[in-house]
Amino acid sequence: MLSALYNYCTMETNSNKLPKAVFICSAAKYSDLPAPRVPEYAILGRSNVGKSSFINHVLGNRFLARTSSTPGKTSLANFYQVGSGMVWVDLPGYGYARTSGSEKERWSRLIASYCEKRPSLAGIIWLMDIRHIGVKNDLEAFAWLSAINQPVLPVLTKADKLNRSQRAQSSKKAKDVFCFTEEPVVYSVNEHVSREKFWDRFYVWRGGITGVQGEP
Ligand SMILES: Nc1nc2c(ncn2[C@@H]2O[C@H](COP(=O)(O)OP(=O)(O)O)[C@@H](O)[C@H]2O)c(=O)[nH]1
Ligand SMILES: [Mg+2]
Repeated sequence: MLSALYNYCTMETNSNKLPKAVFICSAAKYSDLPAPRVPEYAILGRSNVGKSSFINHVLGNRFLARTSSTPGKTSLANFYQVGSGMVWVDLPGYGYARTSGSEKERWSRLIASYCEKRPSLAGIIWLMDIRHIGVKNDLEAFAWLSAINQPVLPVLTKADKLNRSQRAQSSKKAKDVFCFTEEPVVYSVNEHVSREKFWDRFYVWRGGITGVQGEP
C-alpha cells in the first residue's frame, strides 16, 4: 500500500516536472514569423522522421503537434511556448520526394531563412531515423548545418524498431559520420525512459549554449 502510494507520488512529480507547452502560431514564410521574445529551439529532420511525435511525447501532450503516417504533411513552421523561458519550433520536414517543386522550394526557403537569420534561434534539435544513418538528405542537411554553425543536439528516432545492440551500433555510426562530440540521444515515443534521458541531455546542452541552468 505504502509503496503503491510512493510510486503514485513519484509518477506525479515526474510528469509535473515537464514544462507546460502551448501552441502559439504557424508560419508559412519568414515574414509571418512571430516577434522573437525568448530563446528558440528548432526541431529539424526529414519528413516522417517523427518530429511531431517527438514533440508530443517529450512534452507529454499528445494533442500538441499533428502527426501523420503520410510523409510531407507539415508545410508550416509551428511555434510552441515551452515553459516560460523558451519556444520550440516544429519545422517542415526536408527531403520528401513527392512534394511539388515550388512547394519544396518554399519549405526549403522557410527552413533556411529561419535557421540562418532568426535572431532568437538558440539551437537545433536534429532528428534522424535510427535505422537510416547517413542517408543522402541527412548528409546534405549536415553540410548545411556545419556551414551555419548553430549548436546541434542530435536525436535518433524510432529506437523501438531496433534491438539493444543495433541501437548502440547506429548511435556510434551517427557519432562517427557526423563527428558529434557525444553519441546522439536515442529516442522512442513508445519508451518512457527516452523522455527523461532527453531532458537530462537537453538541459546540459542548453546550459552550454545560453548559460541557463536547470529546468525552464
Ligand atoms: N515505432 C515508432 N514510430 C514512430 C516513432 N515516432 C514517430 N513514429 C511514427 O512515424 C510516423 C511519422 O511521424 P510524425 O511525427 O508525423 O513525423 P514528422 O513528419 O517528422 O513530423 C508516424 O506514423 C508516427 O507514428 C517512434 O518512436 N517509434
Ligand atoms: Mg510533423
